Amino acid sequence: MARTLYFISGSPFAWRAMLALGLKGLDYTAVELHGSKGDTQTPEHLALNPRGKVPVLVDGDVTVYESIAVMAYLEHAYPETPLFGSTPAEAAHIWQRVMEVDGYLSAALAGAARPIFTQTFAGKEDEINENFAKARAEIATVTGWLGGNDFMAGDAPTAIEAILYPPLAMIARVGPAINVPGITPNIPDYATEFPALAAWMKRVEALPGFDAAYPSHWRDAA
Ligand SMILES: N[C@@H](CCC(=O)N[C@@H](CS)C(=O)NCC(=O)O)C(=O)O
Repeated sequence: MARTLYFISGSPFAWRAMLALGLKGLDYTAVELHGSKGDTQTPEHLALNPRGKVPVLVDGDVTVYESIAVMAYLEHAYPETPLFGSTPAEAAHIWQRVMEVDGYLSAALAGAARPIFTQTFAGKEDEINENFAKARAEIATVTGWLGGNDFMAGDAPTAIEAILYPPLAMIARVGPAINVPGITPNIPDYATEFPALAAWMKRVEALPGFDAAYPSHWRDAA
């Protein structure tokens, strides 16, 4: 059955869907779109996702957009390697963590980074600094989730790995280059400040499907 994932390189939403596909050991054709070239607004793409965004997964005759919906679909369609646990209690715990990452860490990073990337930061410096501080506090919180385990919910990777790695990698990559008067990103150096998190990132980087999901423009720049 043909399986296609439409993505934009570096989109944390597409990245999480690709990591989930990899963790489940599913083959897929990754089709790269370029927002700057209008690829997400073509009639063909809008027919797949009327919101004109990625990711979109086309799996046989099923089309699904919204990254968390993609992950939920994969879990139902391919339950053999569970990403949301095997018991109701595990599912509750993993979904809770997934929504915490989305609602707090990712939200704080988006609130900090979006005005910078879109050059609309003037007058919003305090709010941006607050969001960076919230993100730093969330990074400390998620590090605590490890509790001595290899992965965020125990000894095997779950959906939490797929949702958490992209924003952490992104901010570590772009954060130090932010040089805007009045804005202090104060991005932690994971290796020295959060060594357990840095070790977890290395474990995630060794997981199946990680390389295929890695943003192509970062790879090209390396
Ligand atoms: N809530 C959506 C957000 C998806 C989203 O915002 N994707 C962005 C890339 S990060 C996008 O496709 N933007 C359209 C464009 O850049 O042309 C999800 O979780 O899938």
